[in-house]
Amino acid sequence: MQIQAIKGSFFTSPVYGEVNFHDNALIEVDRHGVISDILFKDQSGYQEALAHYRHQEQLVELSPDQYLLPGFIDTHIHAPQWPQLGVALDRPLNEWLEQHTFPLEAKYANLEFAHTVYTDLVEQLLAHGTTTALYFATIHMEASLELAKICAEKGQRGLVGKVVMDHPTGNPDYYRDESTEKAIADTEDFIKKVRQMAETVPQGLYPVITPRFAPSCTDQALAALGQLATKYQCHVQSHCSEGQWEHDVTAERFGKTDTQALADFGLFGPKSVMAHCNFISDEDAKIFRKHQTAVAHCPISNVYFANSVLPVRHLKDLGVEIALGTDISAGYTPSLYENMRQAVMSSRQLEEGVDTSLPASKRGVVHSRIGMNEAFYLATTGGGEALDLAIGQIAPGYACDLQVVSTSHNKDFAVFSDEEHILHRLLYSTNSDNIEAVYCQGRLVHTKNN
Ligand code: XAN
Repeated sequence: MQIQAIKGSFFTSPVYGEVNFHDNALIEVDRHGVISDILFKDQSGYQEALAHYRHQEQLVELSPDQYLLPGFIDTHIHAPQWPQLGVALDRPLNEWLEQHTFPLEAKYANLEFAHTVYTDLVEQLLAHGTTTALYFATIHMEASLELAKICAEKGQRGLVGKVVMDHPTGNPDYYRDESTEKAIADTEDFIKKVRQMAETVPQGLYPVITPRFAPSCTDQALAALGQLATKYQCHVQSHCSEGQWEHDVTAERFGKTDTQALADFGLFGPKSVMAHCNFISDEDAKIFRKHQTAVAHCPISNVYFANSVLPVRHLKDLGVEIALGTDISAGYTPSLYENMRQAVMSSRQLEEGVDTSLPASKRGVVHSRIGMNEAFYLATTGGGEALDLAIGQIAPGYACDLQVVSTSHNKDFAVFSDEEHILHRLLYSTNSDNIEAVYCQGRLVHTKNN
């Protein structure tokens, strides 16, 4: 069942760093689940419209201690890694991949296992307010299709990638594509199958071309995937300059940065999202901007495996699109709230510096401090821009993706009259227990007690 109108106070961030608040607005939704109009409290026609929807029994009304936020957009998450949250995060990335992650991902040859894990993950993401997710699945066709099917059924907007790992020495023998030719052919087949499945999915379902990262793919595969991206005008995702190790490996192999290499293979475009990018240069940033390719910033994961902090503000100043990702399971939580907090904290430490052996004046070197307004933008509008979809804002023309957040657990909430303080309190204190309902494309996809 799709809602037609919802009345409540909401926050939205159409511009980086700015947040708009509207008190008890009436949001009208068309039959496709898109916001058709928003009537503000003092506007003419507001009372009449309210009376109309109430009379028709078609109005969802929030209580005074509830607020609406846009549904969040997770632009980097490895669905198969859900069962190992928090495991071996003290190991280096390549060791974590080889000893823990690849053996786990190999298990998705078993469709039943995939079904159980993916069902739980999609439900959990919805419970945390995430209405859209850009997923890495595994190399397995059936299990990747199963993830797409579960997103479709649960009402989440899924962008799903069947992963390509064809390099004969860059991957373990037990977990890699049978051959380069098959990996390419399977990707094309996957695109067609997901597009067919998507025809009946109101919230949208999208195939994503997914070379895992340069070290796990041959040049032949990377070039062919770039051609498929152009042929099908498809989303693309990969990892890029995550840590020093990956950065060095690709520099040695290609004689250029992985930004330059991936762009030269045709994998950069307006629907491409590259995870991490902590080590990109200003020259690389220009390539991102030129292609309107986005960075998926994964601040929690970066603490563990990147050993670095993304200079968010510096890259924004250079015109790079940035969104937010949980990077499960290099990130230990499905919550973009927690990632927003970490994004703010990491940016402060990068800017102000933490090396107390240096004089204070010499500590901070990078212009990178962001606040909660900016982090909120990254989790919402930034995600919509990264994916080139009309999502992430509460505004006419955008998909009606909403989360209803309760403040009833915070008895002191009433002391705030400043709207920005209310938002920040909300973003710092909300967990899934406080998310009472979630709507995607105007449909109820989660309630707290279901
Ligand atoms: N590079 C990666 N980085 C990460 O954080 N998680 C992964 O699964 C992965 N694969 C390549």
